[in-house]
Amino acid sequence: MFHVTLKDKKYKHMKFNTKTIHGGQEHDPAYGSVMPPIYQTSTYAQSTPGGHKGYEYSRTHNPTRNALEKAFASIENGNYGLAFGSGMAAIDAIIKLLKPGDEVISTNDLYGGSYRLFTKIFEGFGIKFHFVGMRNIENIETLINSNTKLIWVETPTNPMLNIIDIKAVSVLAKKYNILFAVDSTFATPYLQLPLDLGADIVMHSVTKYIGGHSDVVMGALIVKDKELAEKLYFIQNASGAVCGPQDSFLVLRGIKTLHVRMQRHCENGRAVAEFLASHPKIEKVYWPGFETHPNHNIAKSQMKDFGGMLSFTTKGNNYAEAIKIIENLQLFTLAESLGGVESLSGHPASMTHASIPKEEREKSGVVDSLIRLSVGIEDIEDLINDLKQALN
Ligand code: P1T
Repeated sequence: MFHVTLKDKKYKHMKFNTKTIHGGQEHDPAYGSVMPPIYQTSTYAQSTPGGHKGYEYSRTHNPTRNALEKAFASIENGNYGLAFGSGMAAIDAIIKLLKPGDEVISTNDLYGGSYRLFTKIFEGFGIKFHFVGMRNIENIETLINSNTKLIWVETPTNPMLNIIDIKAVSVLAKKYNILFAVDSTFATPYLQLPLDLGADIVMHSVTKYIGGHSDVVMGALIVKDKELAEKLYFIQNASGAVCGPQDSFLVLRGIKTLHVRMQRHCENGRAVAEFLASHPKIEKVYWPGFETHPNHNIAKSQMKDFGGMLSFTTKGNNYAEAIKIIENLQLFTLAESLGGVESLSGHPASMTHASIPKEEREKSGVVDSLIRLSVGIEDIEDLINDLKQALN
């Protein structure tokens, strides 16, 4: 089987900012084009059955997608990268490693779509999911039994910005020989490298920071282990939820500025978090950079900075007031998604997390007055002024 692996060891020793631009990326062998061409083709000519140049059919391999998959592997310090048609398709491929009777222990505070996939699709195929707060690692260990085959961690979590100790979970997963996957969408490889901390699989909604420009829906998986990579490539090809060459090109372009965008997202995120925390109308700001955040020290040790995502509630926990604030915002566009250069606001209870029953989501803090912000890379003065006018 053809593997999208990082053969060239020189990429392994590059620093992160260099990797985003060069990692895993080679000039096109045909004409030396610096950016990989968009190979807009479904199939490839063969001189005789099996007589091809490594490419047979674009569900299986496409040179533009493969260039992107190498870039994914490089920036996550992995050996193998896989690109999918969405973040959900990437998660779907992981769960297809399991079989009926297997059990999964998942973060209880997670993207509503992941919860929906687990409970509405895969529970129907006989896979059992346990949702648990993972701030305390013992909560995971008590649920482990001989059927436990996967630990699913999202960190930072969407939308409560909880932080889970990746290294501690990996020690547990290794002790019981359980596969360990991390949804690192909010962090990106700029902020944290789960494979280096002991995870087996890193997953991204590439739609978010990695793509970075709100123009592509895509998912990614990155692994170090060859056998695991082969199983996932088999699922990728057999199930067929791949992304197209145009989107692969756009994301290759996006990755080249990931480090500079993330630096500004983090700076602006901090300024917005501090502004909101000091505003008299605000009840609570959820952002891992505050020393009062329950897992601030873990965030500090496993992340380079604290990211551009935060959530908050206003005093009195008033739903109508939260909606009014969201409607008043001018620069923060009310929209699903996050991680693009432009600032977005969201109302998790009615939007991204509506598929989680109210009782369940409120247990993890997703109350009706919660507002989520994806802080973009605009001038910070304009963002703060927009929040000021919306709150007043
Ligand atoms: O939207 P898609 O590319 O399929 O990715 C799904 C997904 C997976 N994991 C996390 C942590 C996510 O945040 C998402 C998508 N989230 C949103 C659309 C949102 O607004 O939160």
